[in-house]
Amino acid sequence: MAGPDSDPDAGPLPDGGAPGGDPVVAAVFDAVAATAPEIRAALPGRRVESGTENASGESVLAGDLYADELLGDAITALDGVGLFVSEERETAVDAGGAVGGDGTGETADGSPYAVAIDPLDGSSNLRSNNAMGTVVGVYDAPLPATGRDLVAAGYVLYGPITTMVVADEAGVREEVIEPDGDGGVERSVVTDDLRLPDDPLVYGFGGRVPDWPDAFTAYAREVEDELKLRYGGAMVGDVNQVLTYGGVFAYPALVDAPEGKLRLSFEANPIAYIVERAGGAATDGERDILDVEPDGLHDRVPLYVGNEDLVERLKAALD
Ligand code: AHM
Ligand code: MG
Repeated sequence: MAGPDSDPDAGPLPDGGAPGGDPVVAAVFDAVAATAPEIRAALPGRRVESGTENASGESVLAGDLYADELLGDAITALDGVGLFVSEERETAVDAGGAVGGDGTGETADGSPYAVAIDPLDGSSNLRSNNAMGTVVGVYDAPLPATGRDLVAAGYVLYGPITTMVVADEAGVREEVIEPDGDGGVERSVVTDDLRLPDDPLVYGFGGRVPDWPDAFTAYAREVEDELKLRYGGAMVGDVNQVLTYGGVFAYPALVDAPEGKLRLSFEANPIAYIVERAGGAATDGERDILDVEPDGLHDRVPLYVGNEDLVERLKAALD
């Protein structure tokens, strides 16, 4: 990934802004960008547990709830969004349009988009003050759906600077997002052609080694001789390192949890879509992530994502 001032043609975004120009997709990422400084500013006071659990049985922090509410309000207000789903909400929210009234996301005519978010991915990093982010998938089908129904995906990364990566059929763009001092945001394009570097440098694998299946441990042993470990505990940050330096990120199947930890609709599918558009690959160990058929909104899936040759070697190792 290029540095913020390395592309001489880069500059402020025109109005709207998704590379492929779909107005609903542009509006979704405008809304996500607009809320990013507000979410960031709210984090210092929201590092504590909220006292509730989400649909995956995980403890929810006050920051998770704040981001979920802010993004939910902004995205459900958009024309062309028929359905809103969040990792922090048990059921889908009917956002208007032609979505059926039973809250399951059954579209009446198939026209509106469904938007899935992980409001604060890696939020356990709030306590230790490390990177985290927001993941967004825009589907043109009722959810749950496969990743083949994504029309765009992106994430905001709350690192030392706030960046947003957006992918659609036209390519992958990275922007820096800053408050404009007037209640809005200033967005500067870093690159509109983000590609995985050919020579991979880094790897990051989640979970505990004793919980990994032997075949994955054997693969990890190979990879650690070739690449540098970069694991921060937030998928968004760890995948951003892979997009920047080349390499492989995994949250693998575990011996006692063959479905791994990450959620297909909110995490794995959007990340797989972005990395594939950037020239990489993503698998659950057997299939392309984008081909995995979900049973429910909160299904989990093992995720192995990065440079194609590293992902192919992983698939062979797990075979
Ligand atoms: P979250 O969305 O509830 O924060 O959980 C997902 C996160 C990922 O960002 C990260 O890859 C993983 O959980 C880290 O898990 P672990 O702490 O087990 O390494
Ligand atoms: Mg997450």
